[in-house]
This record gives sequence, structure tokens and C-alpha cells, in this order.
Amino acid sequence: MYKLFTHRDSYGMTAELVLEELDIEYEPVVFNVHDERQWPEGFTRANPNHRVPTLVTENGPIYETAAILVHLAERHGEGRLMPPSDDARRARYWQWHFYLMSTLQPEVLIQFHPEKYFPGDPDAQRALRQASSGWLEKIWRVLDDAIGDGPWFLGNLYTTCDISFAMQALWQENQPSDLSRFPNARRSLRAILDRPAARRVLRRNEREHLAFV
Ligand SMILES: N[C@@H](CCC(=O)N[C@@H](CS)C(=O)NCC(=O)O)C(=O)O
Repeated sequence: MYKLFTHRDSYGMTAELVLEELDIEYEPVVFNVHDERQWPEGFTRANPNHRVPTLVTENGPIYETAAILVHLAERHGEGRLMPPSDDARRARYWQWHFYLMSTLQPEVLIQFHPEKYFPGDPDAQRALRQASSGWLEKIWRVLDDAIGDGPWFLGNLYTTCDISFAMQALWQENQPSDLSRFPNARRSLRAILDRPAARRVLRRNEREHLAFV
């Protein structure tokens, strides 16, 4: 059985959602990742970055959210959550996965933890967050246009890209100030948060109210 190292209301929810969508049995190990004293047995060995999510598999640990999502979809999806390897949509699947992690995620991390970049300098932290908000708006515009009438990034195929986006977009800190200007992204976010699997994850993470964006 998989073991998932996770922190409440964090990127761990993204891995949880894929595990739930695919009905995979797993043991969540929930702890405060920001407090070294609470790191559970095996965590530092499993991930030298000391971050969550970290998934322990029968073949060793996997970290990096996108790697975990793709691994689970490939191994257990049976055609769900990712296009088959000979499908023309496969290139776009990778494109959005990489974009969401290499372009959206840095801004998400800045919104939540500017102190990692400017420790002890609140003014610089505020300025960084503000500059990053501008980037976030631009990124949301790209994502909203990409989803279009979708309803998903890959048309009618719901994939781990949609999950990766929704689970980074659900926190208000990462949303543009006026969500109504991004109707496609908002519709996709709402549809995902309304799924039974997402409701279970939000409930477990005490974030049920986020289902009503
Ligand atoms: N690139 C990583 C980032 C994960 C990440 O930053 N997770 C946060 C929780 S949302 C974390 O573990 N933070 C602890 C830390 O950075 O010390 C991924 O996508 O898995």
C-alpha cells in the first residue's frame, strides 16, 4: 500500500485527489512539514528537500507533485486522467504539466512563503508578493484561454493537468482579484471541487468552504 507524507491544506491535496479519483488505497501520514521536530520516521530519507507530497511506493519514494500524479495515472489510470501514449493530445498533456509546475508553482510558493526569499525583511517580502501577483494574472490569462470551452485542458478528457491547476488555484492567495474575468478557469475549478473525490479531500483537509469559489 502507498504511504503519502502530507501536510494539511498543502500541495499534498493534489496527490490525495489523484489517489481518491483512482480509488487507490493509501495511508496518509499528516504532520506539520514546517516543524522539523514533527517530521515522521522515514520522511527525511524519502525526500531530501523535506517537502510534501512525498509518496512511498513499493519501489521507493517519489517526490515532486507532478511526478507523483503522472506515476499514479500511468500505473493505475487504465485510460483515465492521462491520454494514451499514442494519442495526439499527449504533447499538450506534458506541456501543461510542465507549465503548471515550472511557471505557475513558483508564484504560488512566493505568495505563501515570501520569507524564504527575503528572511527578516517584511518590506521586500511585500514587494515580492505584489510583483508576483502581476505574474499570476498573466499566467491565469494563459490558462483561462487554454481551457477555453474545454471543459478541460485537453477538451473532453479530464486529466491530472486539470487537477494540478485546480489544487493550486483553490487558494485565494493565488487567484486574480477578479475571478469573473477568468470564466473558463473558474468553471473548471468549480467542477473539480464539486467532484465527490475532491469533496472528500477538502473535508479531510478542513477546507470544505473552498468548494464554493
Ligand atoms: N516542487 C514541489 C513543491 C512542494 C512544496 O513546496 N510543498 C510545501 C507544502 S505546500 C512544503 O512541503 N513546504 C515545506 C518547505 O518548503 O519547507 C512539488 O511540487 O511537490
